[in-house]
Amino acid sequence: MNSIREGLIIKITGGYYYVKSGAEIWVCTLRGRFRQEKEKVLVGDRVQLKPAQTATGVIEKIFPRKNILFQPSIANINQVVVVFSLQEPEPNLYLLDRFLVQTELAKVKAVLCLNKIDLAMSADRQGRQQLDNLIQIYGSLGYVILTTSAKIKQGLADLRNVLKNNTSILAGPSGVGKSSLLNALIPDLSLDTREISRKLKQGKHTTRYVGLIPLPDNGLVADSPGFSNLTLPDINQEELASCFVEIYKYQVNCKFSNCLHFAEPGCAVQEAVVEGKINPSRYHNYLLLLKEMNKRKRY
Ligand SMILES: Nc1nc2c(ncn2[C@@H]2O[C@H](COP(=O)(O)OP(=O)(O)O)[C@@H](O)[C@H]2O)c(=O)[nH]1
Ligand SMILES: [Mg+2]
Ligand SMILES: [Zn+2]
Repeated sequence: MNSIREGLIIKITGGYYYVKSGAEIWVCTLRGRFRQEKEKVLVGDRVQLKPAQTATGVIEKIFPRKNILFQPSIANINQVVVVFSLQEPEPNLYLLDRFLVQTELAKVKAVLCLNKIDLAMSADRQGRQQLDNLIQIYGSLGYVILTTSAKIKQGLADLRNVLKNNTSILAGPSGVGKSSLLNALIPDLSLDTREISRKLKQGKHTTRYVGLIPLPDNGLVADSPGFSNLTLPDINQEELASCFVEIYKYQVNCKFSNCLHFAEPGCAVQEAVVEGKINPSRYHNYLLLLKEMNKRKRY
């Protein structure tokens, strides 16, 4: 009866850890020693628990992680669906590239989901060009791109297929439609979206924490609070290039092995930008990150 069980943390709130073990959910606390240790227990962690009373237990052990994402913080996922909207708000490519640095570092697959396609379709030519532009840039880098509308229910089957049999998280700025997409995919879910909470006069939208939700056709998905900025990753300037897949590809031909692709002579990356093989927006965002890292170094 009181035998040790294994499970997956699907939610952490108010000091309680919700562990899914088979079809059961166990509400757990942490064994004291975890509280002293610096390492935090995360949603997505696989754990061992010791049952206490009915459906409650104590987490005894955390199994080694496959990967960790820091913002939003979650462990052991197969993929991140990075959601941006085409309008309202317009995509911030610097934020997108900055986020992709994190997924590349964590070696987690990133799928790009461009939502509110209904707005882009009804927009002027510029709006539609923006969509083509994004598909061109990020598609050619090898990222899978989905175009969706939670509002007019378009592209949802593709999203469902991507999520199927995987453990995923939807991440992106707030207001892009992450919660709306999950509500559209999962019957009876009713996550708060901005519109609803405004009606209830609760102020801002209310996805406050990350929690894994079971999908109708197998797999788990987490909604997450939106981010408006991201912490600079804890890497040095040399490592940054490997987080931009195209820069990584071209840098083998740079004259200097420690080339940062900034203003060095014989730089194959700068050459590729001039020749139109590397997108200027991506390169620009790389330089912005490089500069920010340089500033950090001095303090
Ligand atoms: N036009 C349009 N509006 C959408 C779409 N998806 C979400 N919205 C709206 O965008 C706002 C923010 O949505 P929400 O799901 O809360 O975004 P989140 O912060 O990313 O979770 C709400 O008012 C939604 O109704 C869409 O595909 N098209
Ligand atoms: Mg939300
Ligand atoms: Zn270079």
